[in-house]
Amino acid sequence: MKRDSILAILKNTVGERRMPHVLGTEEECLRLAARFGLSETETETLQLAALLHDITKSFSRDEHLAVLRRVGVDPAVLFLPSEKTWHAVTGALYAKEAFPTLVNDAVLTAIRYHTTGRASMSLLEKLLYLADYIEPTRTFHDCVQLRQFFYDTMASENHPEAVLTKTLILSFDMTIRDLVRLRCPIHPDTVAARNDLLSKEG
Ligand code: DGI
Ligand code: FE
Ligand code: FE
Repeated sequence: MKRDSILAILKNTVGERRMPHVLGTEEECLRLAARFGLSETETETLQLAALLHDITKSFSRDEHLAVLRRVGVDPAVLFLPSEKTWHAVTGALYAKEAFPTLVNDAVLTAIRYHTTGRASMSLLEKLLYLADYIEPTRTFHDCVQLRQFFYDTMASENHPEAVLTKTLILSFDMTIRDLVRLRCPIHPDTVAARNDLLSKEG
């Protein structure tokens, strides 16, 4: 399927208003793919995950639950205390349903973990997670900080993977700090992701 056909479908699902963020995430993923030396196939996988990552972002509580019911997945997979994390779970399931011949497991796990992260993230999962955070249309203070930290550190260090680890730890620090400040529950996968990266640092 061509990019244009995917975009046409997306406008009706994520909505026109979120398209700049989706396109910004795609652009950032392509930039990161080049910096991390991804193959053409890996780059296409990451690009597709970027386009589809927020496909259920505008869904209501009932629409999220309807996706789970349709595909026969137990709502217990959701982290109930935080509805904002649901779209990553239902997004992967919806993408598989809507684009069965297009998506593979790498696309689906990148979408599935783009909000919370998880322990032992693949490179593609990390790159989508980071791109979603620092893509050019993000103007929130933490996003600007993280973008600057990542590109400054990439310029001064020779180990992209190590820079990625440090950047992701910083992103989880900022997200967790923010959630604590707002007295929001923290998804266990977010804690697991940070613990895992800390254990691999240095
Ligand atoms: O969908 P986007 O807005 O592009 O970005 P996203 O998928 O990273 O979602 C960000 C939102 O999700 C943000 O409002 C904070 C929330 N969030 C992220 N991680 C957690 C979380 N909320 C809770 N409660 N726990 C988390 O671990
Ligand atoms: Fe999202
Ligand atoms: Fe997003």
